[in-house]
Amino acid sequence: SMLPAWWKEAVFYQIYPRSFQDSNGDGIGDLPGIIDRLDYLQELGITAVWLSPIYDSPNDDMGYDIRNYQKIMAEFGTMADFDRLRDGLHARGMKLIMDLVVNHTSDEHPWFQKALADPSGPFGQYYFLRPGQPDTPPNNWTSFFSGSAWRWFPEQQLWGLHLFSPKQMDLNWSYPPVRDAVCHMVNWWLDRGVDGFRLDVINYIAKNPGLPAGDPLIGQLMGFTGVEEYFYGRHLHEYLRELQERSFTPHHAFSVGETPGIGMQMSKLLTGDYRHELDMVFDFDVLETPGHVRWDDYRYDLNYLRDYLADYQDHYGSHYWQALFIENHDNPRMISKANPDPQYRIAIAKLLAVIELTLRGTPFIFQGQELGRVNAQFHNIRDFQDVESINKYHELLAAGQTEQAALAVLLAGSRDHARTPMPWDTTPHGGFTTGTPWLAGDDDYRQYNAYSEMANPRSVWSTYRHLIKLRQANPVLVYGATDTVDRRRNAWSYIRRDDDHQPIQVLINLSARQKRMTIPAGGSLLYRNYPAHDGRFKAYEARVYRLPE
Ligand code: ISL
Ligand code: CA
Repeated sequence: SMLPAWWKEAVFYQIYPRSFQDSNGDGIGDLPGIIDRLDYLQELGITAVWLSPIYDSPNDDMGYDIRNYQKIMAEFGTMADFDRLRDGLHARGMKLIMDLVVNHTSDEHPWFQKALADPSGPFGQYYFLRPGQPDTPPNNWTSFFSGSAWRWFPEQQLWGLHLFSPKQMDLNWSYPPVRDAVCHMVNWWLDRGVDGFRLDVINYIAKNPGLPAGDPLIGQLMGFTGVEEYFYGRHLHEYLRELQERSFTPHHAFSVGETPGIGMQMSKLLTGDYRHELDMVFDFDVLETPGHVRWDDYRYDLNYLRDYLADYQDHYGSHYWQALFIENHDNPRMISKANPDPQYRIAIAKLLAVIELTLRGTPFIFQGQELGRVNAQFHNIRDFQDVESINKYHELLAAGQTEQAALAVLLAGSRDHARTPMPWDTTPHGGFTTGTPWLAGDDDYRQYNAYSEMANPRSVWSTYRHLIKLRQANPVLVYGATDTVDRRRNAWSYIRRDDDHQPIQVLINLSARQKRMTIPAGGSLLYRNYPAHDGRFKAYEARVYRLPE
């Protein structure tokens, strides 16, 4: 609803801890490193932090394969470090949300170990373990990380379901003790003072009873078979309400769901303020121009970004609240997708900042986005660390592609583009580590890094800071209505308005070609991404004006 809430006014910042700041030279970012950078976040204007997983994990999927939910990953630090981080954030008035990965656990989690050791015992039903023959998996579902979604355990003569890597075993949410265990764990973290969660692939938790075969036609279209049997499963709403009632509501905790494939209508069903399920969801339709998948080497059309966002501004309605994002740790950098020509890099970076920080909804900024990061220069399969990329590469080779062609696919879509070390300054490895980074970056940090950009009033960083402050000083940018006033090809202009404040108008040229735009009469300029000039809008030019009452 239009009722105020801290999470509606927040500006979130996603930290991928492994790549944020290393404090001890082992090449891996850690919690003390994050603590050292809290002033940086505060300076930028951030009011809430989402931490990608920091739990004990064998790191088959970089922490999204959890071995112990109540222990900190040794490379990242200790529970005492965590408490200091929480206190450091709260002392600065910032909220902390954690990543909640409960669609699956690591195969090294004690629950799974116990399930394997005694399949008919108390943990046997925690997962999807099925008897069978080693050459015939229980159904045709495929994994998001290549191959069948079923792993054969020869010793037990059992199949186990994994939608992601074979070391990420899916939990069986239809078994009540699983839901008890999850609520218990969530309450433990909430009692420890965290303010909420980002819920990993939370729309996948409810597999349709009986695990029906996927439609091969849908599988062909999507590239994955079986998705329609669990991406919006029969009992999904029930499970979310239970989590809300037993954990989130009693703790006044915030929740944002990661919900691939959901779209606007199902987003409403998951987040309506009258439904008591989630507060917000990430709708991934924003990430690719229709007809494309992440691995395609193509130009993302910013006219699509406009259409997608304008649709939400117009039709999401007052009982729902949008999570605004354009990047995260699972996707290449948006600037590179929109136009990789370096002459437009800064203008596009600032244009994206204008869009994300002046629309209705809650912005989530991914680390490095505020510096205008672009895709990394990888040269060799050995430069990649991500299990998804490495599997994809081998899948392509097995299908007969050349090494060069397979590498090109990775360069277009690899998640590692988002996971290179955060560039802090001009020292080696951008000051991320004094050692060797776990994932090599390139030389980009020499020009684009936090230290240099903070000192430059015309940098991308300074744009983010300015626009964040502008949003925080102008409630109309948070709660106001959005009226689209220009939607010609390559143009976008909208006015944010409410009853109590002067309206604010945004004008954007979505293309590299000059564009004639109509400047509002009597408007006072609040921001522009080019130095002052008369005439048509330059490539990717964006401006913000305050309008007379
Ligand atoms: O569904 C997909 C493809 O259509 C995937 O992109 C999927 O949405 C995505 O990989 C889910 O991401 C989350 O869960 C994964 C983890 O690897 C990601 O890092 C995480 O963000 C498994 O936990
Ligand atoms: Ca470290």
